[in-house]
Amino acid sequence: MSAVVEHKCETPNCEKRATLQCPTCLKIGILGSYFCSQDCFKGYWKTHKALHGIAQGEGKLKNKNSISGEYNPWPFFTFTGKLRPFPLTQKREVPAEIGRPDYADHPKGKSACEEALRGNTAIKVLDDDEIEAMKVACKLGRECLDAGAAIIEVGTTTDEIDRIVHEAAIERECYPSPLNYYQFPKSCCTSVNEVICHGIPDMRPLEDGDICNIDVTVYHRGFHGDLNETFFVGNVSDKHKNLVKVTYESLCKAIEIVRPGIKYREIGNIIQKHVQPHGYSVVKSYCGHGIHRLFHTAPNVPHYAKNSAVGVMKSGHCFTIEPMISEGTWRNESWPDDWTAVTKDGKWSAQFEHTLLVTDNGCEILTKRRNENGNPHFMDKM
Ligand code: EYF
Ligand code: CO
Ligand code: CO
Repeated sequence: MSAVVEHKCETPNCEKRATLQCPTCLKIGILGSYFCSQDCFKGYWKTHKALHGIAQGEGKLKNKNSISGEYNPWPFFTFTGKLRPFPLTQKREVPAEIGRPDYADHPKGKSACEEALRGNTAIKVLDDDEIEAMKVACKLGRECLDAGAAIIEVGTTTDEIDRIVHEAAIERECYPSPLNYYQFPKSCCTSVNEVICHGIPDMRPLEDGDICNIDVTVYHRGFHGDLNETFFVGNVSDKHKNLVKVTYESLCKAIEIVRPGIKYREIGNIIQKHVQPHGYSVVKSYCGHGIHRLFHTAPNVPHYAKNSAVGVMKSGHCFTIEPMISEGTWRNESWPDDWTAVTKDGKWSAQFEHTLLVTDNGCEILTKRRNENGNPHFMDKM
């Protein structure tokens, strides 16, 4: 959850409390960039002004050396890996005529409908109209993810991906579900390299060899559709390509067992059995979830083996499977923004997610890619 944050001066090694904001940043909507004094602002100007270039160049930075990696809002925090936060842009607006979930205007981003059912393990069986509405929401969510995918390349900022996803959602009469959900500040999650999930889109330009997950959920006419894919940026090492491939395979294998009568706790056994022989681990802190009129509800769907998830699949259930698979440890921690979940050892992590509908003889993948073979985007670059 976000808290009231005290800012530190952006100048490297100046650890003073900072309240001054650059006037150009304020004008063009860059948040999180603070200085303690005019002297520090002027002294760091040459490096700092590169941020304005990124923001005004439609989210592209072709010369990555023109920005210092030294922006650090949390000087006392020890990062687990090489990734660092970059400034955020301002909150994006959603036109008033688009239907909004209950948390969109709550000051703390709380969902009263979700909280009323917290602890309830009963799983809703959707009727025909509700199933039709889920199909539409998931198809639109897929289109928004594909719009984000189309601009992934070296130099694109994750903030630019967020802008494209946000605009794609609005064009389709959708509210981007993450926006203000428990005060999450952006319209999608972008999780790069050692980030497991819930990365906040920011001004960092993607670099050659990165892996980047885009997680999109949209809310359309009262229903949520949720999916994510991990993408290759430029030339990715064989080691990291394999992590992404095995993660996707684990999702496919889990989907294969979905049908009425199967226990939700079986899914974790299938996923861990597939990834463990490769030396990979399954993240335990974040799970798949029921989804329909609520973004997160019963069932809870762990991705690790020998879990004690409650519930048995029935025709008409809708839920996500979204395994997060790490190269090293399964343990996670959060950045001081209290959102960004990273691996404890700084090794990389990948994820894929689909929203599924349980049918009489199996399941329908509501968020499937609608190309000739349904394969995710990374396969085009294997
Ligand atoms: C309460 C959030 C809340 N949570 C889940 C809120 O299911 C999701 N993706 O597949 C998912 C997406 C988002 C999300 C976006 C924002 N949140 C994040 C982290 C902690 C937290 O505590
Ligand atoms: Co998601
Ligand atoms: Co989800």
